[in-house]
Amino acid sequence: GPAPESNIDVQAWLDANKKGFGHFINGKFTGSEGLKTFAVINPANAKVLAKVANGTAEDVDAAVKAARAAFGKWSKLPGHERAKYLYAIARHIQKRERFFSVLETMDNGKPIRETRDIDIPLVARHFYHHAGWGEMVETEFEGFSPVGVCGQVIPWNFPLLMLAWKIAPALAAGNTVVLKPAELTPLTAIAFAEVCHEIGLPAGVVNIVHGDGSTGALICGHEDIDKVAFTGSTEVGRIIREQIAGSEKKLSLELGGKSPFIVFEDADMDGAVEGVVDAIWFNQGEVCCAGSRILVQEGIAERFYNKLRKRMETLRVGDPLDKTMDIGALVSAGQLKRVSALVERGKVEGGTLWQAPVTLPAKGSYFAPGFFTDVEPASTVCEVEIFGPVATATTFRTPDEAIALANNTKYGLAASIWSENINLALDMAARVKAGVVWINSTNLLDAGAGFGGYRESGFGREGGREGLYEYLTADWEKRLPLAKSE
Ligand code: TXE
Repeated sequence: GPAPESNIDVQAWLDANKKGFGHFINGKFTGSEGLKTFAVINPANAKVLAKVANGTAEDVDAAVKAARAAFGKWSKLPGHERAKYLYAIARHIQKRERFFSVLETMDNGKPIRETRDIDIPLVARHFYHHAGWGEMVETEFEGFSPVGVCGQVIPWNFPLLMLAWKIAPALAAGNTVVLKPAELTPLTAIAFAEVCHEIGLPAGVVNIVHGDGSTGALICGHEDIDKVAFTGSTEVGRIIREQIAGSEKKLSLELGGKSPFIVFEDADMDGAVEGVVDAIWFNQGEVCCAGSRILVQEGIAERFYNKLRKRMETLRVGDPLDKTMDIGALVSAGQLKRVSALVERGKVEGGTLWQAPVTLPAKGSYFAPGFFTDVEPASTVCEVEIFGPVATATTFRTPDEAIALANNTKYGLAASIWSENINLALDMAARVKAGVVWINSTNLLDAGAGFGGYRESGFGREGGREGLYEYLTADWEKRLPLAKSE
């Protein structure tokens, strides 16, 4: 096949920063000399890519102070002036699209086809879209003002895209931010800080502090943070909610999922099979809205599974820099262990695992894509988010039964419904408890559409008009007698 995507530029950048990366605070890169650092590993080959400073209470405090100092001027700029910076960020990311794609692939393990065609273009799109909101924020959100300094903590599955989801609306609405990337995937956030620097974004508007969960906790708990936005595990979402309960901080949480993928007898079978590929094997299944519970109407189940198994024979798993690969490496050895343990549990509990007949590279965190049949709805693999390339498949007879199964979860992030009968599909869409419902499609994300969950999938929306409200406060709320700013 064609040669893997060249990583020459990225390697040169990493080599130039061998000493280690620091934080981006008040418009300056802090360096990492003499500081406690952590290693960033390429999960495709287990090689160390870089070392990065682990943020301390002092770092977090300096970042929050810088964000607070920048807030006054930034929030008072006319929205169209702030928009100019967002447009500039979008253009710069597009200019360096290849660099960002290769870097993201090396850091996360996801295939270059995805970073090149999905992640990085969506990042640019997100900044363009929110530049538009910046232009209109005063007229479209009359009576609202920015929240203030936002603390944002993000996961490793879509590192730069999650950063864009957090930073773009915050800035458009006039806030300043302190963001912590996931410790497994901090590198594209560093390159993003370079973009902020290059385009002359005023110092302190965006601050990036690296580190593990303890640094995240310092950000969320900092007394001068006005709003916390988190995407990650339900466990940590719960910890953060408890940590800041009783404070005046605004909060939005985007957490786990176990989204149903419902296939009716009359569905376009080939379309639905391709849908499964997108739903659970896109991004190695490390997707919060992954269609991880396949529900198939009984009459077509065997035919559907056969078609799916046939399609699995053509999946390519391997070096994520190779443009022909469909599936790369899981994000870390730890995640591979977690996924493997859950899958073993599924077998012990009586499930039959069907896996693609692939030869995995000897090194790196690879897992062959698969799906379980013969699983009870109450079994571990049907209830717990696997966050890897493995779905469960169960059958149903009637639409009512499908709804009962679909909603039999503590989550409520997304759902996908496949039928040629639009009345049935729309009826199902209204009855399934999920923040996003796709009909005859799946995993479609757009900057203009609000995304978020119910129940243990969290609350608050990201994207579009709904997403802007998370970064705005109604002025009437501020006029309450207890407001501290009066
Ligand atoms: O997530 P964590 P992990 C799920 C998925 C995955 C599991 C574990 O099932 O297998 O979670 O992944 C920061 N205060 N999702 O352990 O720990 C942490 O540094 C503040 C679903 O990697 O939630 C990182 O930046 N921050 C998910 C971020 O939280 C804290 C995406 C997410 O890491 C913190 C990721 C604390 N006390 C995992 N502790 C999705 N919804 O997309 C950790 N962090």
